[in-house]
Amino acid sequence: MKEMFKINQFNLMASEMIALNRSLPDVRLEGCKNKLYPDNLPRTSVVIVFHNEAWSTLLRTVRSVIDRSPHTLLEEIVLVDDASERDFLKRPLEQYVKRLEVPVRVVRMEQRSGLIRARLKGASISTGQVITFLDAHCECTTGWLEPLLARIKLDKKTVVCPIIDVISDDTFEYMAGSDMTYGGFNWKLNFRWYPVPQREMDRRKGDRTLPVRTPTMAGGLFSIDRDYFQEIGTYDAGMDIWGGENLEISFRIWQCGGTLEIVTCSHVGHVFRKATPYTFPGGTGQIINKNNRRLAEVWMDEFKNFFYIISPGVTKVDYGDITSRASLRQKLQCKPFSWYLENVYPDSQIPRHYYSLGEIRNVETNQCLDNMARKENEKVGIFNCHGMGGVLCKHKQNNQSVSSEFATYQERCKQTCQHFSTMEMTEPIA
Ligand code: LR7
Ligand code: MN
Repeated sequence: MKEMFKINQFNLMASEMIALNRSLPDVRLEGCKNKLYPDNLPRTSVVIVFHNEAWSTLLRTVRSVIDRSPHTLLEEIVLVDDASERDFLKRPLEQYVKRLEVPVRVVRMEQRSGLIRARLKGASISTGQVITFLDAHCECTTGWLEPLLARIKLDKKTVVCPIIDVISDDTFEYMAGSDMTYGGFNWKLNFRWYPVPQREMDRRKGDRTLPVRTPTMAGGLFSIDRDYFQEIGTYDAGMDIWGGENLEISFRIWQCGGTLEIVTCSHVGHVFRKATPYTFPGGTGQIINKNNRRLAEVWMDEFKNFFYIISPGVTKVDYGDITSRASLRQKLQCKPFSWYLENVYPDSQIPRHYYSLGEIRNVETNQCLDNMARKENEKVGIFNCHGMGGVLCKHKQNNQSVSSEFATYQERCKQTCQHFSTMEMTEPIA
């Protein structure tokens, strides 16, 4: 079991002992189970990209789509092989999918391209009115598809995600995800789940079966109208391998006039891994930083500086040519990032108003406020200045009270920088 775990960074042995068409619990809210949807929903193509995926997880994804979607709504499944190096993913896969009740097409990237360009390829050869993207280790549950398509039918500018349930990487147990979390991001531009704020509960008048407007999507599981996907500029094909595309498409959707939702009546499971099993040609950091820089440069205006100042090393990474993405933003007349923060993500950790950005240094001792590699909500410390980023403070004009947790911290701030009267730590970085 331990040996096999290393191949895909999940318990492959457990996965192989579980039927490809296993039953799953119905984890939907009661109020979701008897909702009615229009008859003439748009049909979807399901696009699944993979690189060296395990047979059992890939085919369980495919089987769950076929077994739990009305076939009238399923145009086809498109599997995009991103230059995998496993023999069973070649002819055996093609042979296997031929027998399935729904058309399944297998296309191959000529060379390792990353999930972004692989998805672009899958989208371009697919034909359904809606395109639904899934990771290659998912399982769809009863009734997952109809509520997604119904939102798109209502407004093609709505991009929708299911609730992402957790399939244990250890036991493959299926655990319901929460309808009380939505997508955000931190200063390092990592996607993160956060509690759905009260304003969003209020907007839905407390009805948890109604879709949640989410600032960002996790990235792997969503449905989008084909024409709208084109209109808003699909993906940034200049992004490599993995990362950044999820926030990029999220910012773009909101800033350019669309809506991004989590449809709480739709549940799809995903195997969450703690490590990536595959290579990042050119280096993991290089690639993710490049993608994030493209995202920041095109969409974040001056707020990109929060990202740069917290991770100064990032600015050394070349991000290539972004002129076509910048002109896309121009052409679509997309709103500024400040609008997004103000209207879509007011609970963001990035402050909308700030007076300065940078380190807080004691010029006498050359020591700086430092997160001391501690976790969020733990106290900061003082350490020799290293210029590698870390804690950022924003100071307020008015004398806002700070919690006792921050008292020591505030005291230190005062000692270090006399002219900062009141401060608030916006995010200690892990
Ligand atoms: O080079 C690659 N080529 C590929 O085809 C690298 C990956 N892939 C495939 C891979 O086989 C898989 O099917 O792309 C898919 C996603 O890769 P994962 O499963 O390694 O990614 P992840 O689940 O760790 O990452 C999340 O963030 C990514 C950022 O680029 C993508 O948006 C993933 O789709 C996304 N997954 C989800 O949103 C599922 C929920 C995770 C959370 C939170
Ligand atoms: Mn995944």
